[in-house]
Amino acid sequence: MKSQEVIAQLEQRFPGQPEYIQAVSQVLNTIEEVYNQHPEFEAANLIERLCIPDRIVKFRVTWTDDKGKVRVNNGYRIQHNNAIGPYKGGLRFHASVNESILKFLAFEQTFKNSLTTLPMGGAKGGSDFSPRGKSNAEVMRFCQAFMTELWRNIGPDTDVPAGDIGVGGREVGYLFGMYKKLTREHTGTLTGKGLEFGGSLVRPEATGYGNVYFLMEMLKTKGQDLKGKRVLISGSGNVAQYTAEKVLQLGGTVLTMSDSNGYIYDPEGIDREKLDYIMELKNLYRGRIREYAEKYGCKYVENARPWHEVGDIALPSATQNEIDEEDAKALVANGVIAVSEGANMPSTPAAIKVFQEARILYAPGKAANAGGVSVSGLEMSQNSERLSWSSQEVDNRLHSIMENIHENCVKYGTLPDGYVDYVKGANISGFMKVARAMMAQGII
Ligand code: NDP
Ligand code: 2IT
Repeated sequence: MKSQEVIAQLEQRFPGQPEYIQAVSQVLNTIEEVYNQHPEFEAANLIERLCIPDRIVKFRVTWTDDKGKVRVNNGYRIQHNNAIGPYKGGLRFHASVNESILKFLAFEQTFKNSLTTLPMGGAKGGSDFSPRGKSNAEVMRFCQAFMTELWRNIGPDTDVPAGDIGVGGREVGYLFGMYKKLTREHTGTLTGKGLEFGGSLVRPEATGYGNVYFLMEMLKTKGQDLKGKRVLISGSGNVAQYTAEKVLQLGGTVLTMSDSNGYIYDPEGIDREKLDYIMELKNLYRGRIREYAEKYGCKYVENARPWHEVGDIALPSATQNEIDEEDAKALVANGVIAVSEGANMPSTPAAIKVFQEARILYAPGKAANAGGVSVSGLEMSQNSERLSWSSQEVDNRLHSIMENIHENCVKYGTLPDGYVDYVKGANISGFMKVARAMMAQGII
């Protein structure tokens, strides 16, 4: 396999899908050498079978807004690969959603889920519907309409969706309600459910906490921890909020958070009380981060990202390609020692190159943010045995999963000079398990 040739073919075959090509390129470039040590992989054309999703379901979602206007959105489910377990991955509701973005996410999810050690395949779905500015009733009607199409394609042993951008506890609840009504079954077909109806403790916290656990493992390799470290966080949604919470618990200072309109910089640090305000602002009132700056009298920068501020650690937790080459150079010039990705593919390839050439600690999302889907996997286990575990039990398991992923990254990603290439480590480790499972199951 020559990765450049495969990428060129995929580009030709799937034009206008830059995010998908970006995600595939990152993986192929790092696994090429290992792949080519296994001629049986090439004989089975494993690479094409692994890059192209098993199935893409696309449907029209028709719903009625509060003014009585009938609205139409696109709905999707991309079932990428189920070699190691049922398809598993979130749903994203955001105006930018298209096939390229969901294909990149489903592809990444396959390797991420492989890394968790739990039996989950990879998938992703969603819609170009944006919950922002919509009433509760509109969101509910949209979720119900979306599920009237999706339900035939999912199930507890087939495909188990969850949240992602724009899909949190509220949306999962509405989606689950409609799924249950259509199937007349109460099963664990979605994760991220409310605690009263099968959800797992620590699932809301899991992605953010998991990213900080991973970061701690990386810092440990340098004899460091979070105490007194200045941390730049982007986003102010689910992942960003619980990332900030765990950073505070471990003695770090959170200087920034953001949303799609801009970022706040609080030189005093966003403490517990201020974080509670952000959680209420975002989760209850669904307001803008600008309001934080108005309330606490700190700096707000419109239409900008926080990467040009001075900090020790950067934890991107908003969206893809939110750190470009210039941002990465600014972070490195300002002395950042670690970047750990809560978001999926937040750094562009050029930005990653800057981090790695500077030899700073850099963890790609598929390793660092795997805590979310890991606890989703634990939610599936709890649903199957019809029991729920204590938060201590779930948190302990999450912690050891993140340690295990870190260990595997070090095992497969340590370069001759001792630098750990976490991208290479995560990709090889994730790939090998999926590859072995596919080989064992024959040409299908
Ligand atoms: P939320 O919808 O809860 O929050 C998303 C945050 O990112 C919001 O602050 C949002 O701002 C901001 N944002 C979204 N899109 C953009 C954009 N195009 N430009 C700038 N800011 C943007 O989502 P999550 O916190 O769940 O997800 C954040 C990231 O983490 C995503 O990359 C997701 O794929 C990834 N992730 C999520 C997991 C989970 O369990 N939820 C698990 C693993 C990864 P605004 O409010 O203005 O839209
Ligand atoms: O990107 C991700 O890993 C998620 N959005 C979580 C997926 C899940 O199934 O919990």
